[in-house]
Amino acid sequence: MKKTRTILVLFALLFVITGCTTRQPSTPVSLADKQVKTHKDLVVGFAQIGAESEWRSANTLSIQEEAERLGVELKFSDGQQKQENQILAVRKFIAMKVDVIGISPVVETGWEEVFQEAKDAGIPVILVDRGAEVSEDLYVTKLGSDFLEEGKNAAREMIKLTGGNARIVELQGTPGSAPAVDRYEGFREIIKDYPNMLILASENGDFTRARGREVMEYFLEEYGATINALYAHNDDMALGAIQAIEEFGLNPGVDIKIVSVDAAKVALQAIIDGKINVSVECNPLLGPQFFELALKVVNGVPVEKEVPSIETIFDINNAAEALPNRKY
Ligand code: GYE
Repeated sequence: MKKTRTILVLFALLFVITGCTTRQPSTPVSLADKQVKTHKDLVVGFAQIGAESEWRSANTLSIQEEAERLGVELKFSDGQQKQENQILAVRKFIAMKVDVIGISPVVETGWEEVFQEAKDAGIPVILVDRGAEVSEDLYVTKLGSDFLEEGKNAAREMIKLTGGNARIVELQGTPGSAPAVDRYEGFREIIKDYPNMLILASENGDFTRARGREVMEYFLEEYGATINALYAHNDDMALGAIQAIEEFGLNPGVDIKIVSVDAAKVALQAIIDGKINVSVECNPLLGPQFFELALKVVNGVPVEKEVPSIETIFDINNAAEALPNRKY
């Protein structure tokens, strides 16, 4: 009984299968379909800047973890904050014939030649995080934040914090880098309409904690307690500066209002502790979007020339709520 039922079911199944194939022949696999790649087929070279900040470490981890998760073969290079190292890395990737090159250019200029080499070799370049001043045909897309908007938001927040009366010192990021250039300009675009928002001094802190501290010490020696506001282009420099401010005998967040950029975990904690007032978010977790774009590009699927990341602003009202789930 059981046996006949099994045989019947098998026959029915066979009928369905053959029926399907005879009545509705499946579309023949075209040559183009055969060439559709999956993440597992991809070899991707990534020329990272270095490990100068919390942001950068989170960005690197996001790319490495996502590659691992998707089964992408990732060739990763740490440029130690030097353009020449990144250029060498790109050349190495070209020689390896990778499918896609991702790069976060440490500075904006000086990339034409090496990007042209990648183009000549037929390897698409995706700019991740930072932009480069090259003609648009030398890269396929740029994924990352709107740094100009971050600078504007930082200024708006500083105006709110100081009631439009500020004697500001500014810690700039790496000279010639897209975020330093745009955060500098965006900030000024907003405060230009506020005559009592004065910038006393603005110096390079190279996006690092150590430099941030050093330069803040110098600012304090120069201007002392007349400083009532600090704008730092990233959290790490703000955290370095906080040490200098405390050593000088002033209260960060109170005597000197502090606005920084990134909103890394450490900065959210500093907000909760009352030492940083505001951190404008800049999202480093670009791995998933990067590999999605890389796959599209390899398969000839059109992509936008600019892909923005979605961001917010943190202060004492939302830092504590965000901290437990913060990924960086
Ligand atoms: O803000 C800073 C990092 O390019 C957006 O680089 C990035 C910046 C980030 O070192 O912390």
